[in-house]
Amino acid sequence: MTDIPSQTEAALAAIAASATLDALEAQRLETLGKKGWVSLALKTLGGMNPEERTAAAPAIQSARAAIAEALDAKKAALEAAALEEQLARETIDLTLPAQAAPKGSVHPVSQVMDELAEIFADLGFAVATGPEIEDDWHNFTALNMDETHPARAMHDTFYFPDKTAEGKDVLLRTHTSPVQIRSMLDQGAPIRIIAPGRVYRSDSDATHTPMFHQVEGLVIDKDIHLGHLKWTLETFFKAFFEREDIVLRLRPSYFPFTEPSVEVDVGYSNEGGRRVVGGHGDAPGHAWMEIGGSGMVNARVLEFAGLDPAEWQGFAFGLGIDRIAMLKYGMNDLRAFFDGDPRWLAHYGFSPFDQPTLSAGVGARA
Ligand code: FA5
Repeated sequence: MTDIPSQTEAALAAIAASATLDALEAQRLETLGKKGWVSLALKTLGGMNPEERTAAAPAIQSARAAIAEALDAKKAALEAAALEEQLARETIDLTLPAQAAPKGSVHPVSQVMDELAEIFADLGFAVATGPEIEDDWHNFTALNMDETHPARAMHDTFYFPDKTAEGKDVLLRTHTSPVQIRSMLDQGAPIRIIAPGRVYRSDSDATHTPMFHQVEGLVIDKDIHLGHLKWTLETFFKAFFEREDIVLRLRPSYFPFTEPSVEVDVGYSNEGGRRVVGGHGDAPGHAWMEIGGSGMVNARVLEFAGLDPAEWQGFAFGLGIDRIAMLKYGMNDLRAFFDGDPRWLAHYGFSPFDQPTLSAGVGARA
């Protein structure tokens, strides 16, 4: 007759030693499976007489219970260990940069806006914003361009069909200069702000697009003069282009909202078909390129914005962000900026982890 206790002991040891779920399943089949010895032993009970059955049954029943319990416990332990092992193996470090996944990139215009904000913050300028849907008063009238002013026609304005409740025309702002008016009305003087943002004009060729970006600068204080303007722009461009040999030329010009007005040109040379900023524009192999307008804020504009021109004065400038981005990063067609072609973005875009800082450099490449 089979020695049930020693067989049970051997089975329990084999179950405890099972290292895998497969090995454990083999143990189950050998014991409790249809042809397992416990099942076969149970079957023998049917052929016994009542006395024999009463004597043999408890040992077989308790062997079955012990083995079933050991199998269940071991199964649970092996499954828990497998889960632990899987969790450890599949750990993902969410702080690592994505490599296999498709990469997004920061548009050069956004990158340049961050660079501008970083440099001007260091010079004590705050960032101001205004609405892209403007009214005619902020965009033109308060900037000393009344309804009949010819400069209005030069801006190729997009107008909305409806007027404001006060009867003013509604338009897409044609420049960032209305933010000058809003800042003066909101905060009074003194002021030191830049206002980067989108502007719109009905204009399109390789260097003009219907939507483009400008950055406005405005400084209002006492005793401000053109020398402050020139120093500010020179200091900015040296930091922006990360070179000392930046030469600016201030050319007499006209804007209704500044008096005197100057157009800002920067000297550059052509190297291998690419414009490289630096040097005097009149030097051999060099030329000048216009990058923006500026001047001393017109006394009429200060009055429109509620400031006393006898007490306050200041300078303002407006630069084309897309133009300076093209100069710095070497693109030659402005229209490609706004096509949304992923190949262009992959080539000219920046890593989102590459935030411009003055200490690490405002122009680090992706
Ligand atoms: C202005 O818009 C004035 N508001 C600038 C200003 C501000 C002058 C404060 C004085 C004081 P202008 O129209 O020249 O000026 O435009 C300024 C710059 O925007 C240009 O030098 C150019 O770099 C850029 N720009 C103008 N039109 C376009 C266009 N369609 N596409 C891309 N850039 C443009």
